[in-house]
Amino acid sequence: MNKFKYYFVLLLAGIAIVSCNKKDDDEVVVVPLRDYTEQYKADNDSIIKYLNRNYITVTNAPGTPQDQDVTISKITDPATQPSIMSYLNSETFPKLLTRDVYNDNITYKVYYLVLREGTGHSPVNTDRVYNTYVGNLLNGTQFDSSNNIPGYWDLDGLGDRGVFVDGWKEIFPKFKTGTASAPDASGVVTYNNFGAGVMFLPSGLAYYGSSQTNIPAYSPLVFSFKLMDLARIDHDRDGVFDFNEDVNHDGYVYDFSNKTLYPNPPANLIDDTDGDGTPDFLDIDDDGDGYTTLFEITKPTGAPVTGISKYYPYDPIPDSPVTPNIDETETWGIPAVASDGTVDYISPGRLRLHVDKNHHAIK
Ligand SMILES: [Ca+2]
Ligand SMILES: [Ca+2]
Ligand SMILES: [Ca+2]
Ligand SMILES: [Ca+2]
Repeated sequence: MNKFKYYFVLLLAGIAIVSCNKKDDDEVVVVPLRDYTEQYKADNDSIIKYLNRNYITVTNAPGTPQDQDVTISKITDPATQPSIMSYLNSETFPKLLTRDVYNDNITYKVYYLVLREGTGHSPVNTDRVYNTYVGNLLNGTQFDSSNNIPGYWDLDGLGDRGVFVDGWKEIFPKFKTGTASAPDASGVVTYNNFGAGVMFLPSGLAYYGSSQTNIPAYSPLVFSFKLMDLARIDHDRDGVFDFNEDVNHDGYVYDFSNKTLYPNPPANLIDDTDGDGTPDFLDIDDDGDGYTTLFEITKPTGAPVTGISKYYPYDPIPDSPVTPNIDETETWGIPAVASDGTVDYISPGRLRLHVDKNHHAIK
């Protein structure tokens, strides 16, 4: 994670200060981190070679934990073992695709293989995911595995379950969850139709110059994974989940407010309604009108609203049997207000009151 790198830099600075106080004969040698552009070029070359020299074997066993397991092996018979690279932009699955990722002030092109997209919902890059994974080095060494037991991970990189590998938050949003059975007598849930894939990460989107257990510094990493489920997160606790604060609907919300880490963020990645430098998902007053979003989505007394909750739903949906304590049938969503004062609660794609420019809260 960038946060992690930042701490790492602080750590290096600490070492440098300590070393100044030591005698010359046992001075600690501080190795500066490699140049990101140079390292990415080397990593990308290695990844392309890997994609050309290896093939996949996928287990198709719906309803079992092994479903969509993928084995990656060196090609020994090109006639029967199509390279991973041969799936590049394929019309059918598996598909090898790429995504441009702005990080370390360079743009990485990240390769990822879609075995199956999934049929449910996609996380945004700050949500919590529930997934399995297997991690390999490019030489085939497996450094970690969840052994097909799903676990929760926070893509925002925060907390005990925060993901330190930046690539995860960039690639998981390209996949969807599947379906889950009700727990059986022993509490086991069976997942079907979940998204499954493999991401091929340059070291800059993994641990970069920091070595980890079984991972040398500057290692590109290969993760195969299955996305079972997700949980939505509301980072600014304004009553609107992050995925509903993704104003440009690209599936990602970014905080580029740290100008040292992000000197030149691409403008098309920024979801910041009032343009104050704080993205909507972290801004408690998205439209900068002096009224907090939480106030703006609070149902006013006496308004023509229905339902039991204090706040408007973002988008009204049919009542879901899996959330008996939440009444999703409330037909009045967060309103938009036209210049003539007309209030619109239901049109798809309307600008909600709290993100509308030039409108204040209904009082
Ligand atoms: Ca929010
Ligand atoms: Ca976005
Ligand atoms: Ca803002
Ligand atoms: Ca506001």
